[in-house]
Amino acid sequence: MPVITRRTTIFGLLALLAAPALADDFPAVANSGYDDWVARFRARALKRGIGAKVFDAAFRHAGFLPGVIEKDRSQAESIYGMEDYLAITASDERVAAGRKVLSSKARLLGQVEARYGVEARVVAAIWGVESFYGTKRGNVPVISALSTLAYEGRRASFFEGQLMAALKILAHGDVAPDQMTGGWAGAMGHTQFIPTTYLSYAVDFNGDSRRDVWSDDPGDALGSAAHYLASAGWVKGQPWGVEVHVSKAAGKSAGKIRTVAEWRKLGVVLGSGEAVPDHGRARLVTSSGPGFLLFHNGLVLGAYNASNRYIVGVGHLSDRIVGKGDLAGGFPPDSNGLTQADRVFLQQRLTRLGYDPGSTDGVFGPKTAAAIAGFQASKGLKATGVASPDLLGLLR
Ligand SMILES: [Ca+2]
Repeated sequence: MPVITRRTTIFGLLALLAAPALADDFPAVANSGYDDWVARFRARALKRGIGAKVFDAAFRHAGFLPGVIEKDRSQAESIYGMEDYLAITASDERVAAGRKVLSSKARLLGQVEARYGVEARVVAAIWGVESFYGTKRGNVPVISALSTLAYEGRRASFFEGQLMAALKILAHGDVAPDQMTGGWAGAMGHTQFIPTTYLSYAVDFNGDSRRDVWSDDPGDALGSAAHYLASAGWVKGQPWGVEVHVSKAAGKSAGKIRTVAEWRKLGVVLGSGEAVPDHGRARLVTSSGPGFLLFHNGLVLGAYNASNRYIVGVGHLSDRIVGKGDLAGGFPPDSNGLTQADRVFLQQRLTRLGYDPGSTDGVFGPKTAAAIAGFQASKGLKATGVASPDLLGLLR
């Protein structure tokens, strides 16, 4: 298996789940420190073989995006737990849309599967999680975003490397500078490739001589994602993983990789209670609710994004879009005493009463808090914005 540069990636994880990153939300502002940095970076880029013409065209309309820095600083506070993460990545809406693309893009996904040996449902699930099947590709200018992060971000050298890779993509002529757009951290197109991943794995699947992961035609992007997984060692016909019930003894080995025989000996069984099928060595992932065993292909998905939640999210979505049911194991009530069903009900009821909780997937964010506070105020209660079983009772 070739060594894959891991896309380590809290930022990826969050960029995917949020609303699409829109250029309007990230206006450029004048910044002389940034301008000086670009001038110095230009010398470094030219030394590394980037042509002056390519560089100047790339930066002609580029600028400092303070909104990107804000995102970079606030991301750590908003990491979802497994339950919320799965509620978002494998929501009924995303499952339904996934079933639709499996049929509407059957030909393309079939061709991708035939060439790279990665099942259509898996490629579709990556597409679904990364950009909601191409509908949330993001239109933040990549050169501006990456140069801002390279100038002032928390991981300046990482982003300077990404910026250099982005310039190489422009030099190759696959895309024009104003069309090179993406999420706020520079993840691009249907499958949100960062520039270094693009340089290593993007392919021209539709045969028009350009590797275009940005356009409405998802062919190149989906072919590229499958090529990436195939290069990381994907084995066709093998499952990514399974939901399991984790015994106390096994829970101590969370994160470890063992044989299925060893996991069985530790008392790990399928969510349904049956014996775990043997697909080789597997990593145990635990959560506040169900556990998961990640087989070889699950670990391969980790090349795309190393987070266990990402792997389980893509895997679970890929199962659900071909008709497998929801998880067998539930999650315990949250710190406010509400289950996910309670939270969904609460958001639905608030919506019906004219409030805007932001979503009805049971995942609470600032909008749900504001909606709760509004409802509390309307009842003459203290507007804490925090849910409780009592509040739920008032809404029933
Ligand atoms: Ca192409």
